[in-house]
Amino acid sequence: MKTNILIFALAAIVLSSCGSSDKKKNSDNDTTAVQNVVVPEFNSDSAHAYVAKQVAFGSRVPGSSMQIVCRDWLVSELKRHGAEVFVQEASVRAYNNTILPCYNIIGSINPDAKSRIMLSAHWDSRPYADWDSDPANHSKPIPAANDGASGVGILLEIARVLGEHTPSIGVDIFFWDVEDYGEPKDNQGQEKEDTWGLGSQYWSKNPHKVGYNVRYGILLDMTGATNATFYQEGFSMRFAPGIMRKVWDHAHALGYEKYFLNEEANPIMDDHYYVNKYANIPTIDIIHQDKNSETGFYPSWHTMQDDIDKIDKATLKVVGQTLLRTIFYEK
Ligand code: AHN
Ligand code: ZN
Repeated sequence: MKTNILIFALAAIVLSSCGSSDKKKNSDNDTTAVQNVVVPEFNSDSAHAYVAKQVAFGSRVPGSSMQIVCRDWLVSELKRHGAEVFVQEASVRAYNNTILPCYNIIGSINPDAKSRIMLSAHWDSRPYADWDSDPANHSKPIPAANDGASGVGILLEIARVLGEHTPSIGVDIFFWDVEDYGEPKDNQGQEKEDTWGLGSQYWSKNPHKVGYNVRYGILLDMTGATNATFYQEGFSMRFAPGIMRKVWDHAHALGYEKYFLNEEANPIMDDHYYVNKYANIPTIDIIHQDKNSETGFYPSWHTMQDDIDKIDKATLKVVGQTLLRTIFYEK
């Protein structure tokens, strides 16, 4: 008898320590029935290494040799984790009429699944540190650790995890190019529209596959700084409030309410705006906004200080685990 109780107790301990197991309502059947959902672990050391690798290449500026080196590495990493990869090549026109080579990279996980979602981040680096305190830096490219590499690093880690644990839904990972070539702040008297998100604008008007569709999208932008504050960004609330609520609820269930705030903030002209507007895919932006800073973003935004030392594994974990929970609760 005593041994039976001991075995039962041991089994309970072993079962409860296996991954993050949780219950979800099985809404297609009896709403009282529950289904066990096991969400795999997001490894923030791995995600951090992915961010560091990109930064170590140097700035990934469109038209530079690092654009080619980093493109090929992103493609090979996605393939290594079992994704089906497509590279969309285009030429886009910058605010100053420069024609830039653009490579949007798409990795499909579980490509035959009918129910799909899109996860995305921009992978290019801004060519100008136009918010740097030293004017001599305004024409230099930024390291783009947080503004670029952080979102990509999280999504590469997601691709690695999904290569080991196939989700029931399909997941398409999009790396947008030429997001951050927008008009510099010193470019007085210009005020051009739509100078940001050139890669996502191109894809949203020219999808890589005819009839391409997914249920919804989640964009990551500046998702690696210490104590990041993700407000409910204005365009996300306008175009996809239900997705916003769903993702925020998953974050809160994990105890991340200090990062995912229940407070609205300014709309930002980011890649999700064009995906919503032209591709009609309801898409939210998980973006670090700061209501007390001059730029509206974190202090090293568009400066030479946006470097790997600003990347915090705790923030990568918060965002990555929230995404994994969102994916594994879908069917
Ligand atoms: C504007 O500031 C208009 N858009 C910001 C988009 C952006 C730049 N995301 C990252 N860098
Ligand atoms: Zn930027």
